[in-house]
Amino acid sequence: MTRREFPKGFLWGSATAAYQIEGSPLADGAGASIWQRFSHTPGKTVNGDTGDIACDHYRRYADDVKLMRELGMQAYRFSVGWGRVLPDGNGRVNEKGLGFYDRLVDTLLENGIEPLCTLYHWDLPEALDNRGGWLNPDIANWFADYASVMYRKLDGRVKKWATLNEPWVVTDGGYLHGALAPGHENLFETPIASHHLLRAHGAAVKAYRAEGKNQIGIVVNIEPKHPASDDPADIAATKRADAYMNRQYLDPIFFGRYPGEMKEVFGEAWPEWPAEDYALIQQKIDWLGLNYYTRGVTKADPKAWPVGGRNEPPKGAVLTETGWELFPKGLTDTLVWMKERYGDLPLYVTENGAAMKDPPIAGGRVQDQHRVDYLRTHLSAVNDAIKAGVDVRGYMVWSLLDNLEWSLGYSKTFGIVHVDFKTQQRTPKDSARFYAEVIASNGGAALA
Ligand code: GBH
Repeated sequence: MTRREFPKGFLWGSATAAYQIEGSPLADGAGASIWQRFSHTPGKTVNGDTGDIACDHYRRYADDVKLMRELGMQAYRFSVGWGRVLPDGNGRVNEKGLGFYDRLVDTLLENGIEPLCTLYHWDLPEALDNRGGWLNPDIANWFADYASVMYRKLDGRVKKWATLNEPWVVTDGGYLHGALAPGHENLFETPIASHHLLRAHGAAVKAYRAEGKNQIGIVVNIEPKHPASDDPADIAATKRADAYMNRQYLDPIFFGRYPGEMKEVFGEAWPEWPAEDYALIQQKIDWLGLNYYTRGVTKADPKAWPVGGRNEPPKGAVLTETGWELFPKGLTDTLVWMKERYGDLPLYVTENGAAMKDPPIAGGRVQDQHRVDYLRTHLSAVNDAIKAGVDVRGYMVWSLLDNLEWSLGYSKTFGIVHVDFKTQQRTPKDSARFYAEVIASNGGAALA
């Protein structure tokens, strides 16, 4: 092995999410999602941007798959729009919507690209939100029913399934701070939504054991939390921030209980749950997905909801366009921590990438050297974790395409491929060419 070579069979790919790229959100009988409603509510997204057109991937998916092949991609992590398949969220199946994912998966396989399917990347059917959404305990069954429709259609062709993408963001953004759909700001609702997300995850894993033959897991966002100083107040706030973001979902899944700090974080808003819920949540999973972007440096601040601490990058930290500190070592540390805390199961980096200010296209190129550097340092960090004995099986860069960055609209670009949103022209950036070299050499040549 050269210095940075990756294990044989390491899976290289890219990731996207349905509402961020597909466009045509109501086409072919699809039911509206909470993101359709939220993005069309004045003031909710930068410039009033919506996913109405996005990358027009719903119609251009075949060209996008061809592009992936040209870049040498071996895998593609996509998500399913729940309301395309079940317009009411539950009950009636919309064959046309299901047909889109059926064709997408076939096209990927024809091009030698392994599909990784995420069942929930934030676009809850509006019809279900109207019935309480993640606050309604019935959602565990709704989600398992929807998941079963997908398993029956795609399992075997799809060998790696993820139930949820980043439950922490769903609740912190959607129910506590309101920056994401459905836009609530309610301390009491937040742990309820979290708990039903976990129950829904468990119910979908349970259904998979009855219907599926391959592997199922969950995708979480983790940020190592470091105290801003030695002040005991900062250290205590850091512990709460770590429990809230990093352990709130994985502890129940692996240990059948929430971290002790949760009561402190939510105070009287923290509910008690029946014991049988934990049995459902604690289904064995086959793999774990990590979305890694940055670390958190926590400064105690009693006014900062809900952990009593805010993120304060140290002086001199280099920030990306979203204000997130560059901290590649945190990726190694997180992978090592996941193995140490939750056991030696296959790990995938299911997202990693950066919003950067890209120079304009010149001579058919986008010279995003800063993103090349980001990828090089973060891939080396993954490699360090592998050398330390962590079973990391693959890496999916976020994102294949510039796309709708949720409430930030099209103002922040994470793509390794530039998208001209007027013409829908795709232009691979220098980072895409760099990544293609990494893949071609299985890490070795391009990273050594
Ligand atoms: C992912 O979430 C999403 O899965 C994806 O859809 C999205 O497009 C992508 O990231 C880019 O945003 O402000 O310094 O305290 C990202 C999860 C959680 C990462 C919050 C940054 C805050 C860092 N994010 N975290 S800071």
